[in-house]
Amino acid sequence: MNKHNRFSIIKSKTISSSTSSSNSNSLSIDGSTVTHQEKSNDSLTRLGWRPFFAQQVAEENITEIQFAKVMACHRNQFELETSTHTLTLPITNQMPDITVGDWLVLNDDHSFRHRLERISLFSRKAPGSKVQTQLIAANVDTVFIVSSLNNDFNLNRIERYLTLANEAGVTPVFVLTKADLCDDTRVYIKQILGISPLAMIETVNALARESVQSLHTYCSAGQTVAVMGSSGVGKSTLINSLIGSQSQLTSDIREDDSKGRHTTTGRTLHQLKSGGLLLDTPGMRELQLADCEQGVADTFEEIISLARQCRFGDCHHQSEPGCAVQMALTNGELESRRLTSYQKLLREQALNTASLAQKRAKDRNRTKFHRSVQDGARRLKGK
Ligand SMILES: Nc1nc2c(ncn2[C@@H]2O[C@H](COP(=O)(O)OP(=O)(O)O)[C@@H](O)[C@H]2O)c(=O)[nH]1
Ligand SMILES: [Mg+2]
Ligand SMILES: [Zn+2]
Repeated sequence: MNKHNRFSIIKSKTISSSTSSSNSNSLSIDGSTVTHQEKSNDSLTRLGWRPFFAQQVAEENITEIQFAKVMACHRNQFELETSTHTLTLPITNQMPDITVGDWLVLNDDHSFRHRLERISLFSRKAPGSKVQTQLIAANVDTVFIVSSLNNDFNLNRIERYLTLANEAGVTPVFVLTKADLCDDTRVYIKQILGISPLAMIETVNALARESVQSLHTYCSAGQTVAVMGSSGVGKSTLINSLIGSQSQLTSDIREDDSKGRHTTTGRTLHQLKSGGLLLDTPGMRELQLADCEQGVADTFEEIISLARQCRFGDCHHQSEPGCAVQMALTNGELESRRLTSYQKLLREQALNTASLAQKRAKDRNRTKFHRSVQDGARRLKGK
């Protein structure tokens, strides 16, 4: 077996005679001791396992394989959770793209076998000048789009997150924080309903555990919730309150996060006592959209339907005669901020999609060229 495919058990959750030996070569991250817990099928369900994944392995010999959820992505390794173990899996370049929330199939010896198809996938263009898609999270059910109820509240930004959620096919919930510092939350709620009439909106004081109770509804067993929003809106505070209010009832989810070992590494799934999984997504300072045309269309439904009524099929909604979008602007049915935001996101995702496609084509050509050079060299050697 490839050395790099070896796993290390961090802690075993089963009571078995061999548990003590598994600790000898363990890569203990938090130094925590073995947690004793009954092995149960329930634990896979709690991690979000469902028929969609089971169907994909129907042909496989279940006795030879194990299923593992990617709980965290570090620079060189993944943190995995199976129904019985917590373990790490070193990242190799033979693996397909894998992100937090993914389900993996492992061999009996815990080496990587393959990755299962996803229910949903969040991705963006990698930040900076890198022409690359960056995966954010897979198999998410709900996204908390977090904004604070103050001067930072920004509809354009909210529409950006909403586009990402719509593209991924994930249910958005608008979580408005710092309600304790806000005199009139209705002003903000009205603005969100203005862009998304059926929106689910929760106003909270993220610092207070009682105040975030309503959010537990979305975090029931087997449900995965991603928390997104700009820096400073209260995502970490919210997550701490959600985890904290759980750990008051029980003490067994304490270790994972209290030592700050996740703080620099980015995306981590936190297990709540309620059975839900909560995904922290720090480092989203720059959220550039790519491959999001459908997401944009879903986010700006009313503009899409207005555009269908324009006289010309290729109307740019500028000064064309018979433009239903311009008409809606004139009679106040559509605000110009909304149209500008739509056009900006549509243009941005188109540009990024194009440059990503160009990059992929270039990479393909380079690989082809590389192969042909290698083939040529081999032929020469053979002569
Ligand atoms: N008063 C009040 N302060 C909050 C609330 N949510 C977050 N904060 C504060 O806002 C600051 C930024 O919060 P943080 O969770 O670090 O934001 P993040 O960057 O989104 O993770 C911290 O000082 C928090 O204490 C809230 O609902 N009410
Ligand atoms: Mg934070
Ligand atoms: Zn038009």
